[in-house]
Amino acid sequence: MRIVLVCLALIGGLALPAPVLADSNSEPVDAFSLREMADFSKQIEQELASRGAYVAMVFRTGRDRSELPGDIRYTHGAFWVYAPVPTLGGGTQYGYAVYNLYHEIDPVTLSGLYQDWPLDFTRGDTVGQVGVIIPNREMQSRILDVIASPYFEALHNPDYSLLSNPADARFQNCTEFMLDVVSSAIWQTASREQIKVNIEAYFRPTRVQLNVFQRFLAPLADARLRFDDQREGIRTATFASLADFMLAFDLADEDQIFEIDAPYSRAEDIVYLGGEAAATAAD
Ligand SMILES: [Ca+2]
Repeated sequence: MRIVLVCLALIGGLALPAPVLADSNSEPVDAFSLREMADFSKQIEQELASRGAYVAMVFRTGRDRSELPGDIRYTHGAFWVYAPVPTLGGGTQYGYAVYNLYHEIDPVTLSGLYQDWPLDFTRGDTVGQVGVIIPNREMQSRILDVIASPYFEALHNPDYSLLSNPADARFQNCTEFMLDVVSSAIWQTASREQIKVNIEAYFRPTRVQLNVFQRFLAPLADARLRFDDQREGIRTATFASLADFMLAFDLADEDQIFEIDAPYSRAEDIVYLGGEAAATAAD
C-alpha cells in the first residue's frame, strides 16, 4: 500500500523531504481526468465481477514508480468487497465497496480504517494500473467473515509506519493490515501476537535496501518512516510478497493474480512477479 510510495522518494534521491502525496491516505491525487478515473474504476469492477470475485485485494501506486525503491510497484492496497451499494434514487445495486487502512493527515503516524469506493481508489492512482489478487473461493469466504466480524477492527494497530516490518506487532501499514486479515482468515485467530509468530515463520517479506546514511536521515524527513521494528535490513509487505505468499500456500491461483491497465496507462510493460520474489528468495 502506499506503504512504499513516499519512502521511495526518500530512498531514491533522499536529498529532500518528499511532499506527502497519495500514499496510504485518502487524499485524491487526480493525476487523470475525473471521467478517466471513473471509467477505470468501472473497468476494474467489471473485471473483478467477470471473474466472480466477492473479495479481491487491489493495489495502486500514488507515486511514479521511478520514485519507489527496488521493485516495489504499489503504495496502497485495500480489500474490494462485492456488496449491495446504495444508489441516488434510494435503491440499491451491486458493486464493490473498498475497505482501507489509511494513515491520517495529522498526525501521519496514526492510521484508521475507512470504507470508501472504487472511484476514491483510482483517484489516488498516478500510473493507470492496479495489481490484483483474487483469493480462492474458500479464502474469499474466510476473509469476508473476518471483515464482517469484530476481528477486523481488532487486527488494526493505529501506530503507522510506511515500511513496517510485517513480523513485528509494533507498527502496521495498509499492506501489513491486509496480510494480518489474511492470516486471521487462515489461522482463525484475532491474536496479533500469534499472527506475528506465524508471519515470521511462513511469510517472506520484501527486502528494501537503505544505506546507513539513508536509514539515519529518512525518519527526519518523513515521520512515517520508523525503523524501531526492523532488525537486519528492512523488511516489509508488498503486492509481490503477498502474491507469492498466496501462491505458495494455495490461497490463490496464478491466473487470479494479475494487473489491469487503464486505456491511458503509463505503466511500463514488465512482469511484476519474479523480481521481488527472486530478491526475497536470495536471502
Ligand atoms: Ca508491523
